[in-house]
Amino acid sequence: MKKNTVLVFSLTLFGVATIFGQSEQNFNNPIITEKFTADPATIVHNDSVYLYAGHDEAPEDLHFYKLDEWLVYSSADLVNWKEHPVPLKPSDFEWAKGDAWAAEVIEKDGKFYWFVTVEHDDSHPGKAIGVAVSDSPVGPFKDAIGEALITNDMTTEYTDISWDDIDPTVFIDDDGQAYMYWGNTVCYYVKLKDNMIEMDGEIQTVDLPNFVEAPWIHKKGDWYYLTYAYGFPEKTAYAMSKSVTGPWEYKGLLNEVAGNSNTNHQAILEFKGKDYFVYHNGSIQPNGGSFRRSVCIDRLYYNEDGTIQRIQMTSEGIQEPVK
Ligand code: FUB
Repeated sequence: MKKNTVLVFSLTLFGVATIFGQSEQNFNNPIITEKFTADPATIVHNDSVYLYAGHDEAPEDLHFYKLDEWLVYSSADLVNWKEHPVPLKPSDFEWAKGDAWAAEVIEKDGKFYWFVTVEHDDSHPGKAIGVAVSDSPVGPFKDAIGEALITNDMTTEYTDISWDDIDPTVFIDDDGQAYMYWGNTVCYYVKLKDNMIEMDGEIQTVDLPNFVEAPWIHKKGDWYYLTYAYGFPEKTAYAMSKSVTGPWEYKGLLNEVAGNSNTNHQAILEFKGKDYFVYHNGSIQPNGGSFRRSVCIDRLYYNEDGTIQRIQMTSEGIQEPVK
């Protein structure tokens, strides 16, 4: 081939590859597509992220939640995810009737504590919070107490709804003291004893504008953040404080209603020096929606004053494996 023929040929190949590259763009959200997954919670352990989620299994003609198990996935780069065997079900709690609602795992002293929402049996009607424990982030997990940590009757002075004791989030402060926040319509918190399975003191409440559910506590620098589901359909809002017990200053909305889902349940993740917002939407078609949700991940950015920029939900998600 003559020199200029080679040049034309190479440019043509480059052009085709560029166009091909554009049309082959990866849409990495939702990150899990083989199953419907909801209510994400994440931890980082040994350079990997572990994602815990409820398994949304509602058939198309059921317009409510059907979650009979929780799932666990791991990833070393936020792009490639591995599913592990089912680690926990409501039936692993003898006192529970079902409903694998929102849950969160936290590591302490080499053990992994999984705080879960379930429906209690008829001895304490309503939603309840239990704790499971394991030596490994992927289980097997077993009931750590043998009874619920929180039952509906413990909070009836604040509201008489039976589903207010849901969505636990647990945070261990720099001095080693653990706190659990939870709630629906009322945001509760309590100190936990060092063993992580007993309350240490009275249940307290926090007043937050339009609090619905899904509290998540995290810390970045000197600031504590309480993010939560706001209004209905749910957006995500947040408050900031210099202490894990407040006072909390409301800072506004963090995320819009997530596509095709009337709930919006977030986890906030720091991994290899970057920050991420993990949430669910109902975007998988033809049958995704409020009761068949899917976990997504997008970037989260802080401003210099500690406030958080509004999340941009994307279909692209995380494009490059995080090294
Ligand atoms: O998945 C069941 C419930 O929906 C969760 O507990 C709430 O946070 C909402 O996402």
